[in-house]
Amino acid sequence: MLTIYSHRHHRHHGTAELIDGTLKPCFEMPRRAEMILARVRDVGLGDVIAPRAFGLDPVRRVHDAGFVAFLEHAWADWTALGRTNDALPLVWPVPSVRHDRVPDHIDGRLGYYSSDAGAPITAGTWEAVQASADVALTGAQAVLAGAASAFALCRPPGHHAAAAAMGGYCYLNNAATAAQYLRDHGCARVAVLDVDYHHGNGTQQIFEARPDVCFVSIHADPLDEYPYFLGHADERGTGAGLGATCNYPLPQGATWATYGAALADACAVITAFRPDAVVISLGVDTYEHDPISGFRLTRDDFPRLGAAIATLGRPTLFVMEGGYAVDDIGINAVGVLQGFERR
Ligand code: SS9
Ligand code: ZN
Repeated sequence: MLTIYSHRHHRHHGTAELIDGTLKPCFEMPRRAEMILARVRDVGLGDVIAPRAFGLDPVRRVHDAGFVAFLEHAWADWTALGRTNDALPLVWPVPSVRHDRVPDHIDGRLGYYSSDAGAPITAGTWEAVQASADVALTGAQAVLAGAASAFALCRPPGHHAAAAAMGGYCYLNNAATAAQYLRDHGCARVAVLDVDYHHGNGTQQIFEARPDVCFVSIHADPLDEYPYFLGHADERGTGAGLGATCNYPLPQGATWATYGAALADACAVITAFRPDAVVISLGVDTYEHDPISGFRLTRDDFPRLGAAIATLGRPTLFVMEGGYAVDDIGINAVGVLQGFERR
């Protein structure tokens, strides 16, 4: 399997995140992608190539133009005030206030264009974010050119990013950008299967009204896990997209017995959708030793996950999302890809 990787992810390196009421070093760190790349090379998964530059047009197919411009200029706007720490939001437009005026001040803009304080902007964030989108798009292009599968080793991740909001370590939605690119270049129907421990709220919001892109997610029940406000089983899509969104919220502590059953059901839903291509939002924070998560998948379960995805029998783009047990992230992420290929 071809891997697409950009060293430019190193340019994004947040200092601290607010968790449990205190500031801790960011769980989402450059070593995550380094460990995955090392494992790709160790097992000889296949060639590793750099992305090509697609520019922002394919990104704006799923993201608001004002939001993209905000991301591009946020660091300059922040440092213009003499600030040198990571840029983080502090105030948000809750439902009862106005959303029709975009603030000028960077503090207002940070809140306007975010869902939480989990996505710090640093000097190199925009460069890394753009490269991450290019990695996903290059993977989509490989699949369009006939590859049975490709691995977009994206960092930072993307599935919590909505059309006009960053959040949860995510800035641009790489999986959604790739899915839309597939739609725009010959695939009439695309399925996104999100197996990250956290619900892919950004991806769901981007596609929920669409009948041509189905979104299926298996994740921790939002009643007691981030992102809290989306991912319930009764969310099935809106308008013309009704029926093309499908959620499997699972209880804390879920093992393969529970997970595998939900996955088999999810695969049946995707098969019934008859997609021309499948995009996998590949998070491995379902791992038993993940430091911020509560499922209990083992190292041996990840190849099983890949084998189940292979039964779909469709051209498949894997897009890297979460996974914070950094020492084992390479074994687990590449384990999925090996399980997919071995089947
Ligand atoms: C954990 C706080 C979670 C955001 C997690 C984003 C995961 C992206 N108690 N903070 S895959
Ligand atoms: Zn996650």
